[in-house]
Amino acid sequence: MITKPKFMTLERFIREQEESFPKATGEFTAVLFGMTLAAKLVWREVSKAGLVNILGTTEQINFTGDILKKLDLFADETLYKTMYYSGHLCAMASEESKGLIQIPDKYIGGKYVLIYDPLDGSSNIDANITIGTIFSMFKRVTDSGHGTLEDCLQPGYRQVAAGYIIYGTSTMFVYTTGQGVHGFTLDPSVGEFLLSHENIRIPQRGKTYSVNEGNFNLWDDRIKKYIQYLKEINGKPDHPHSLRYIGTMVGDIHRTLLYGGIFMYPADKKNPNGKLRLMYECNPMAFVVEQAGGKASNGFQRILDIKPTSLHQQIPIFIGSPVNVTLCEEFLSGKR
Ligand code: P6P
Repeated sequence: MITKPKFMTLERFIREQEESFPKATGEFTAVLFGMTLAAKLVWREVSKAGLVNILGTTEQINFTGDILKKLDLFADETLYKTMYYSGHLCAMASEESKGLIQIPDKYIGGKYVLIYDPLDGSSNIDANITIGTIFSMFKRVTDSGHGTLEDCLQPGYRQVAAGYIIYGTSTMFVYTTGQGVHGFTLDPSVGEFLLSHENIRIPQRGKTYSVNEGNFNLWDDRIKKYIQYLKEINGKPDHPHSLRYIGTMVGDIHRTLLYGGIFMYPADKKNPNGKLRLMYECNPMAFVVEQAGGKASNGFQRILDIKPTSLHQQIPIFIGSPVNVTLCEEFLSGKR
């Protein structure tokens, strides 16, 4: 009898998942393999950022007006260089680029679209606080040739894969292809991501809420009422709730995925449509959290049902344990 190896590498796990799809051509697997390589290349720079001249900012401002950090640029270039020549992509879109990223004609023809935030939370880089990479994959809807916006602007429920790499106390690759959520921890001594969190399930409820309370006076009254409720000492077992917020969506949601609770970035007077981006951040994280048994909404609608209108569309996001998100929605709808 063949027994499972003491450890399961990410590549082996992906290949075993592929075996359950008899018609699989290996293209999807190849794109995921590319992401694992990109993750290791970014990890290698992130893990020694303090030792080499890669901290700090470049002289560039990205098109959203953010100062481009050196690691932002490195991560963006690394994902592009690792992924474009796979031959399995028809289009790529990066949170750091305004429009679609051109894939050289020679490498065009794939049936997949890859959308990514190369380095989420980059304002935390120089303080050595957790940062991450987020990715989302769709199957193209156009027939052939270079992918178009139509191939990218699909509702989140059509994603074929999504996940994130979290560069924290350890580096983890967490992803879903619709068959649950699985986490792999990088063993630097062998340079392999090893299965450490198989079939992650989010707790049904949690006592942690995660939001930038500095925006309190910019919020709608209903959000204010909800946050005040979380702080009440009312004899209920999970009151008062605890606030945890590191300012990196990947880190705040990874903690929420494992411990339960809710992460939110509501709309406010500064960001009337919300700050976080539907395609690069909210859709992939919503796919992961839903696959772990959680819930993700814009306060009124399931995020994965939202029909995108533009690549950099921003939305409010409330994501985490189903009990917590449902309660939040009740406040937002005025039921509470
Ligand atoms: P604020 C990081 O810049 C980011 O895009 C997310 O990772 C994070 O959740 C959010 O913005 C933090 O925004 O306004 O609280 O600094």
